[in-house]
Amino acid sequence: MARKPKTIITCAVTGAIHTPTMSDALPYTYDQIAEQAIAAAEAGASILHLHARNPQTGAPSINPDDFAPFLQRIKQATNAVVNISTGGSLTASIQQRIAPAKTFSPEMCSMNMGSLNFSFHGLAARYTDWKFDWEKDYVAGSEGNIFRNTFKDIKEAAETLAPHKIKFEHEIYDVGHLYNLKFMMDQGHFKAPIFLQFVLGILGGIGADVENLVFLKRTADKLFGDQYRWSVLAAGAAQIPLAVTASQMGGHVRVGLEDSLFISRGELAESNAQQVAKVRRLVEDLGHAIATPDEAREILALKGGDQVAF
Ligand code: KMH
Ligand code: ZN
Repeated sequence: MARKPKTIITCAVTGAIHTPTMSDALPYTYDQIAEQAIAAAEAGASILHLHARNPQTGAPSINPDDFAPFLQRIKQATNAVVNISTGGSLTASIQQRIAPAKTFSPEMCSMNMGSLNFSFHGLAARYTDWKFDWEKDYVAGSEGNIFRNTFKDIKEAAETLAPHKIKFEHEIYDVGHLYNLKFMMDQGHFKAPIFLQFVLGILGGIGADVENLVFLKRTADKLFGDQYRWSVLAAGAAQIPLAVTASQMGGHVRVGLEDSLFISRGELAESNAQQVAKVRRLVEDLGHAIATPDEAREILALKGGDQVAF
């Protein structure tokens, strides 16, 4: 019998876009982040993309001290690959943003491949009673955000993290970011096989539709040949539909409350694990098998779960 193609599910558990008012399911204490990450891994996620939050206020945090408590619990309870975000703040310097990855030397970390407007201010009008004081200004203020990822920033992050042998999840918000990555690969900053995360549907980046996904994939084929693996993250309502489309095109998928709070149109998800279970069901029904964490390690050529510093 022919082997089924393997699909890697990444779950991005909390992120830095949504705020506690938007969903009671959004984890922000150390225990909540650990518990939801572990449940997502049990539901079929082989990679956990992790941000931290201030456990009292739920505000996004890039302080390594806010990662340590849940990283240890996750490592004890699962074999999942830990991927630490380096994009958890739209105002901090690149050195501050990479501090958690530098401290904990995970198997993977994100690497944002270009500067862009990065806005979710449209969400502010949907809420009147905010749980915490910081939320409204944070969300409304994103209208003025530039997510800065200059060539110099990317080079600095790549050079600082090189000794850690971390595999990067290259976040590609638009087609030009593929050319940025090609340029930096040619300069020797990144080595094949690279892992691309196509990010569709962020205001400031490319829109979430199938034509755009095909265009991104074709451009990656042209630039990187067989030297890359890829996955899709679509923000909001397009999250699961585009993930399933990507899996049928030979890509991997990312879900999680970081990028969508919903389980279907208009219905809030109860948890990260619920989104993982849904995408897993759809991907498997369409003939693919879910990659285990060790299969994900092999597909992406990762250094191994015993090579981390947490
Ligand atoms: N939430 C994604 C759109 C990062 O963590 O470095 C972007 C992201 C970036 O995941
Ligand atoms: Zn992230």
